[in-house]
This record gives sequence, structure tokens and C-alpha cells, in this order.
Amino acid sequence: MPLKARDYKSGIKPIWCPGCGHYSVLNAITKAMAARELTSHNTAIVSGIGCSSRLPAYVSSYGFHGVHGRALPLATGLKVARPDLEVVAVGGDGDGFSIGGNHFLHACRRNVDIVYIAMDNEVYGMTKGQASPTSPETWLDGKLTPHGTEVRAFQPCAIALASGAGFIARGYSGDPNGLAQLIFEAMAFPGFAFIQVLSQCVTFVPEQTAWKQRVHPVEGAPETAAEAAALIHADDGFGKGILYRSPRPVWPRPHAQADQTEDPRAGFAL
Ligand SMILES: Cc1ncc(C[n+]2csc(CCOP(=O)(O)OP(=O)(O)O)c2C)c(N)n1
Ligand code: SF4
Repeated sequence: MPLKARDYKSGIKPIWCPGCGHYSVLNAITKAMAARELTSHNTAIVSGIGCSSRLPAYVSSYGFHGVHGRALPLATGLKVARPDLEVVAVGGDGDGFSIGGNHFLHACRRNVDIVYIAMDNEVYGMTKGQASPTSPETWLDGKLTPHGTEVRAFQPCAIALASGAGFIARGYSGDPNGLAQLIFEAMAFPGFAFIQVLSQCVTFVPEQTAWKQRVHPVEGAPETAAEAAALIHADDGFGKGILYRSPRPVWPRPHAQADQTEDPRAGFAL
């Protein structure tokens, strides 16, 4: 009998703040898992550290709660070793774009067949509200950035495109059904699929509840990278939907797998 979204919940109660956007991302992931008829034993959710990175504990699947900023190398290694698994990396903007920023660039360019969901609340939630790479330049926090960050915000979708990602989408925690559809499409995409999810932190950036008035569907369906670049640069950062979808060969290529005839540990005294 097909499983329902609720069947993919682990039974561990999330400890996120009431109203945190990450609840909706969890719901969207389990909806997408049900729609794709995944099982607990053919799915692995991998994370780094942060409020968002607690998510694997809440899903009934294989999970790995790793080291801060290292969700993508963990997910990459897992998918290369176990291509039969649906591997989903999750985490926050701090985890993925600050300490993990270099891994993000290389995951986009390497094109291993994994899904990466960055739950972007433009702040370090877990460590109590410091600015992150995606914090707006003018974001004022009286104690920590009293004059704003005075640093240009990181643009995850533009950087994903420039780094070679073949699937780039933006979702919103206030639209869990739309987000579930994007995750479904990302899982179906052959190659690295990146979704930036605007996922509000109601505790440290309560003004993000106004995002619901700002999000809008993206205009257009770009077919080339140049068209996608134009769309992403023209967008105000609140356009949700698929910004780019263009498959290219995934890594590892079939010949690389065929060459691995010997146990790589042979010769080592274990
Ligand atoms: C190596 C290392 N550096 C710093 C930290 C402290 N730390 C834990 S979570 C975090 C940032 C979390 O922010 P984000 O990834 O945006 O997730 P959120 O909590 O907002 O969901 C930081 C800096 C750590 N755990 N390990
Ligand atoms: S601190 Fe922010 S990100 Fe963390 S659980 Fe609370 S609302 Fe969510």
C-alpha cells in the first residue's frame, strides 16, 4: 500500500520554535517522498549543523547529522558509494553558504545526482541570531550588526548557476505544497538539484513573516543558462518556482564506475 506523508515522520517531535519555517520544509519533504513512493530504506537525508540541520532526525529514513558545513561532501560520498539511494542534503544558509560555501560551488560543478535543500532564513538561528552570508546588507541587529552588515548578500541561485548546477529552484516555507512539488521535481532530475527555500526564522528575524506578501511566481521558463542568468538577476529574490532546468552528464560517469573492479582497500593492512 502506498505510504502517506505522515508515514515518513520519525516520531521524534521537532524542537524548532513555534512558527519556524523549517516545519513546513519537513512537511514538504515527506509529501515529496510519498509522491515519489520512496521507502525509508532507499532514502538518506544528510545534514550539517544548525536548527535546519536537525531535520534528518524527524524523517523515517536513513539519516546523517554531520559536521557544520559538511552536508554536501557527506551526501556526495554517500551517493557515489550507494547510487541506489535517493540522497537529500539539507541545512541552513550559514551551514551551506558560509562554512560550507566552498562545498556548494564544487557540488554544483561536480553534478552528482543528489538534491540539496538550503533552508534560508538569512540568519544563524541556532547560535542566536548572527548575520549569515544571505543577510541583507541593511539588516539591523542592535547588538551584533548595529549599522547593518555592510556586506553584500550572497546570491545562492546566481552562484549555483555560475557554478554549473543544472536544476535551480526557489521555494517558500509558507507554500508547502508548492515546495513539495519542487522537491519532487528535484528528486526526478538527473544530477545536482538545488532548492533555495525561504524558510522564516520567527525568533531572530520576526519581520520575515512579511515574506508572504513578497513571494511571487517566477516569470518565464528559461531554457538556456543565459536566459536563466537574466531571469535570476532581474528577480527580486522572492520569485518561487524553477529558475533553471537543464540536465548534463552526472558524475561519476559510467566508465569511472566500470573501472572500479578492485577493492580500493586491497593492499592495506586493516
Ligand atoms: C565548526 C563549527 N563552527 C561553528 C559552529 C557553530 N554553529 C552551529 S550552528 C551555526 C549556524 C547555523 O545557522 P544556519 O546554518 O543558517 O541554520 P539555522 O540554525 O538558521 O537553521 C553555527 C555557526 C559549529 N557548530 N561548528
Ligand atoms: S531559532 Fe529560528 S531557525 Fe531556529 S528553530 Fe527558532 S525560528 Fe527556527
